[in-house]
Amino acid sequence: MNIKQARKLGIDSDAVLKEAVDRIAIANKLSNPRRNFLRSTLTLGGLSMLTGCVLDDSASINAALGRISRINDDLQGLLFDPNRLAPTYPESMITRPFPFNAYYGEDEVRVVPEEGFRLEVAGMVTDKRKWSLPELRAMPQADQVTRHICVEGWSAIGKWGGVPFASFLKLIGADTTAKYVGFKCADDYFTSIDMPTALHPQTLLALTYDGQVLPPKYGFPMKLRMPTKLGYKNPKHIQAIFVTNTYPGGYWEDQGYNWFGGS
Ligand SMILES: Nc1nc2c(c(=O)[nH]1)N[C@H]1C(S)=C(S)[C@@H](COP(=O)(O)O)O[C@H]1N2
Ligand SMILES: [Mo]
Repeated sequence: MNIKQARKLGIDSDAVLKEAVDRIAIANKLSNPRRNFLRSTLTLGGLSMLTGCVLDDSASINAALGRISRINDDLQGLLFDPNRLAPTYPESMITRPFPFNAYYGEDEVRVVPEEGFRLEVAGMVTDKRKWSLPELRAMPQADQVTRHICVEGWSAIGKWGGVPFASFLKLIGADTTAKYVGFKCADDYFTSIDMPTALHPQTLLALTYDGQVLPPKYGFPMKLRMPTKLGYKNPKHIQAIFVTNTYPGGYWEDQGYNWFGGS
């Protein structure tokens, strides 16, 4: 079915398609203009051919775009080189003050009390014990100065320190053949990442910012810091971590941001 036929049925398919494609393209376009493929080349007929689906309402168009988006994620996963390191910078290049961002304003930052805090671990792991902050601080720590890139159009260099995430996953007996690691946060944020990125040597379960305990605005008690991924993939205020083969999505991802979200 083409757009003319759709119009006859009273569906403004090109508007639906444009809006959905725009949403999928946001993250890709901002991170890499060469990936702006969908926006410039996709037609309703093309989408129908690619997916082999009859596209006669906005639900079927969105479902088809969702399938294309998962294929796009898989391709980005294949292109991801688990040994390639993101650039690091001298401390003199740290952006001061480092920007704050969340789906709410800085006056609404979640303040998680340290006392009684326990990190929960769930899903495909052999050890579901909960972790206190002193226990996490007692593990071998690493720090790095890297660039954080936000799709809203800014980037900044910061210094994060904490537990290399691969060692934490090993410690909890995570099944590293699983596809996803998901995160639940103390605000209503959530996200999930691919296992190869979880195991990347620069992926840190960050407990500090610039040598100090991570302040509330940057995600106390902990955030996952990945210099290989865009800002929205880096969850702050982590409360629970789970390992799964079921696609967990994410706060922005479920609203159309690219799931893989590489930078
Ligand atoms: N819990 C939580 N984590 C989050 C967000 C959020 O709103 N809540 N926003 C994300 C986005 S879009 C960005 S750019 C970074 C901002 O991190 P910063 O405040 O340390 O700069 O946090 C990410 N992680
Ligand atoms: Mo962001």
